[in-house]
Amino acid sequence: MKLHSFFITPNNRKVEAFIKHYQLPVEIHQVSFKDQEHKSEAFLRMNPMAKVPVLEDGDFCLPESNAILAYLAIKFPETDALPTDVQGRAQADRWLHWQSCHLMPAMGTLKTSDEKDFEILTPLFEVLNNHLESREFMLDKLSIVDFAIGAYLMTKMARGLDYSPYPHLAAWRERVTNLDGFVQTQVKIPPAA
Ligand SMILES: N[C@@H](CCC(=O)N[C@@H](CS)C(=O)NCC(=O)O)C(=O)O
Repeated sequence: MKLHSFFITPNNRKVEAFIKHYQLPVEIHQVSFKDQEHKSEAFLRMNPMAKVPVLEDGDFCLPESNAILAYLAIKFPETDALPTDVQGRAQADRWLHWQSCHLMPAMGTLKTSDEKDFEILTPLFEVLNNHLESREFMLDKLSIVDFAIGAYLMTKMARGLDYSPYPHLAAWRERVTNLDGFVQTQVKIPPAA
């Protein structure tokens, strides 16, 4: 199994962190944007959107980071990272969609970590903070949802934000940042591409 990735972005880092955290037998290949590898014919056959990450499992190719997380959790049930009961699974889906539809676009509009920019995130951080008041992780226990949302709150921009008004969110963010998978995927050097 092979992951085509670009480690610096949250959609890629969330999957890399999951693979490393559970030591899954998945080779990680860093795609070269500089060489336009993501626009090559071979890559477009895997993902006509020309975006990473993409997971290759034999003849099966899967784009979309959250779909990949769910696939890996199902393929490696020993991770115990995706509920199997209907309602638990629905809650996981709910938060994965929330990350794609609400958190990602809001983070994308941030230009600075200043107060005005932060207004866009305030309602979202309130939702997370309230949800985490009585929980250690986003679902009943560590799951792919923590990887999906956590990666977004570890970007360079997100690191500059003030989490002090959101103590439960801040505590969860700290817990997730310290997970082995995220520690191992900390961005220390600029990407080659
Ligand atoms: N919804 C997709 C987004 C994938 C995406 O936007 N990938 C970016 C990097 S984070 C990319 O490959 N960009 C290259 C390009 O647009 O040329 C996911 O969650 O995987």
